[in-house]
Amino acid sequence: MMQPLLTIPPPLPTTSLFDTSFLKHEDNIPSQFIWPDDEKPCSETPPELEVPPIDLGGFLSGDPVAVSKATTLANEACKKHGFFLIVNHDIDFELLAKAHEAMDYFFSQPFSQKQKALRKQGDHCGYASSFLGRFATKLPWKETLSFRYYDDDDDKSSKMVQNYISNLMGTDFQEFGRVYQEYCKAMSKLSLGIMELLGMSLGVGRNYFREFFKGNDSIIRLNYYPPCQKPELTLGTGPHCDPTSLTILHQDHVGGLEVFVDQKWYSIRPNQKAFVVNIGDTFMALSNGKYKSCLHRAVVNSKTPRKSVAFFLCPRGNKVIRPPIELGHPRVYPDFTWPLLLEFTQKHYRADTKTLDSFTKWLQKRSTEDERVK
Ligand SMILES: O=C(O)CCC(=O)C(=O)O
Repeated sequence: MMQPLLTIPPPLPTTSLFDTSFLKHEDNIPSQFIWPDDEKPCSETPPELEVPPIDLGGFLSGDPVAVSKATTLANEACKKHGFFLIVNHDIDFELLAKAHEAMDYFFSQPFSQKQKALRKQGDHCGYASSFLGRFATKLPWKETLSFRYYDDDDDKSSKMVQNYISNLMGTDFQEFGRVYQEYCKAMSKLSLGIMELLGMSLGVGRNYFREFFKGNDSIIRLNYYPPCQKPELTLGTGPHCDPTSLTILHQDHVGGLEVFVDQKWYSIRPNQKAFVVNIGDTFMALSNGKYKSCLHRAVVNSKTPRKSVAFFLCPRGNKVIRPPIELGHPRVYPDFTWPLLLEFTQKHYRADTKTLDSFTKWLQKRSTEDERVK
């Protein structure tokens, strides 16, 4: 039987491999971007989630009142949903403005430029655009650029981001590379301050997690969400929990981040003076399940492009993920290393609320198989 042509959303035309900018004006979005009904955005903007603003400067000053207030707020938020705001963070607002400008610069380049950084299959760094995929389903309405940051004092890592960018993109991107080198360094420092806060709030002292994440091997991702003429049918970022340890997100003024708490979606109001921080699966395991890694997503809109920068804190690859003794009885998850969880979420599993449980089963199966081979 003939299908009624008009009801079928158009497939991505071949030209989209080269230029997808026309998509933001299209009334019918390609079918690959249409999400199933039970995953589509809410028809109205959901209510705002109460995320406490935590005064990090106050906490780090050691003032007993500020320390007690910050640790109580962090503890409550992390047990409930794992999301909080960090204010008084000491990150230069000029650096934040430059990071957003640099993002505008990159994402406004023609595809022929952006493809120089094209992500290779199986890799988690580089430029990725769902607008280039032609066969997958539930595609997110966004483009991203991701790269690695290694926290070390040696000369190589102090220029790592800069070199990565200019090797791929050429000399026009030197300033872009410099800005993000500085941004990553600032985020790594900020994340260690937040680790002091989390350590205190879990009762294991300031230094435990700070030391654990020194020399971190982290990931930064720039998210660019173009306008979409059918925002009610698609998602900018699909629902997921971060498998990493801690996410520090800076979003622009547009809004779109949503968090799933008590079976309902809530929005997080944009606040350019604050960072949105959330616990990832790896930290959930480090806290022996006490702190939550929560499902979240990003919606898009028909008028304004949206940008966010996410810094995903990850431990160095040889660090064993095991909670401190004070938190560790009975153990909820087995020992593992971050590269194994990364491999699991890249190759075997789309990260969701059950990632750690499925990962635990996968690890157990692997070790049984290893035993059999011996
Ligand atoms: O853009 C956002 O608000 C969320 C991004 C996000 O969840 C991610 O990059 O994993």
